[in-house]
Amino acid sequence: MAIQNIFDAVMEFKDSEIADIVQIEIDAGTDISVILNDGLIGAMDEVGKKFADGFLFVPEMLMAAQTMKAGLEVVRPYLSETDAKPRGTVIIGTVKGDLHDIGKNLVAMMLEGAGFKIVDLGVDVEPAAFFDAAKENRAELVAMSALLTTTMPAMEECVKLFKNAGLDTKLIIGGAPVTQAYADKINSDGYSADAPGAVELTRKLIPRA
Ligand code: B1M
Repeated sequence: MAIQNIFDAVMEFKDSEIADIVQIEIDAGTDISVILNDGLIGAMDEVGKKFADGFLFVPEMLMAAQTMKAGLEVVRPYLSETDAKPRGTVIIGTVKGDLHDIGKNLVAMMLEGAGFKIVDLGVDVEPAAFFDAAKENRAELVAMSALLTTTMPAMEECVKLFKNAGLDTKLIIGGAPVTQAYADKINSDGYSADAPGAVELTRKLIPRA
């Protein structure tokens, strides 16, 4: 029932109340993955459906996103592994032309929690910016997020840039419209459908020294 409160808070854009509502649920001992999947992410999926059906518009999507972000901040400390040691550097960002950052932020938080150093380039990131940041930070892996079908080609541009330069930096992709088939097509090193999967993939691609 209390998970429903989190879901409703996002749907009703209660950005100043969501932190308390999420904290109450954490204190009640509810699993963090349930809070994320059934509460926060579930509500954003519903917002997306209502937008697609013409019942909600961009300003409402933005307010829901703001509420979701405030809820995520409460969850952040609980995503950390207590015994995590630095395991490598990951450059992360949402690709050129795309302003969606909630999924990307969640992936970044979980990777950070798993002990990776994160360099977050934010949203609307040009392929060259991923490339420069990877070289500058000697990153082992670049993680790209896209939420729009129209921005997915920027992932391919980025993969080509790295492969043509002969860099062995691993490149992984994700985001709602992205698929394993697309990852294979553009020759990226991996794809994950969700944030926990992105952590698992990164662990595989950057094994502990
Ligand atoms: Co936009 N939007 N939006 N939006 N928005 C979607 C994506 C959409 C599906 C809505 C819909 O029509 N049903 C649709 C895209 C259609 C398409 O191309 N397939 C859409 C559209 C059309 C648009 C605009 C074009 C609307 C307009 O202006 N007419 C516009 C584009 C702006 C731009 O980017 N240039 C736009 C704008 C916005 C807002 C700014 C208002 C806002 C974003 C605010 C923000 O992010 N700060 C927004 C929102 C909130 C959404 C929805 C409702 C929610 C997205 C979200 O945060 N979900 C979304 C509908 C939906 O997805 N159901 C929608 C929660 C988040 C946790 O999930 O990001 O998918 P997600 O992340 C998941 C996985 O995908 C994965 O892990 C996460 C879960 O663990 N993942 C990765 C993500 N990145 C990963 C990277 C990885 C691995 C996994 O490895 C590297």
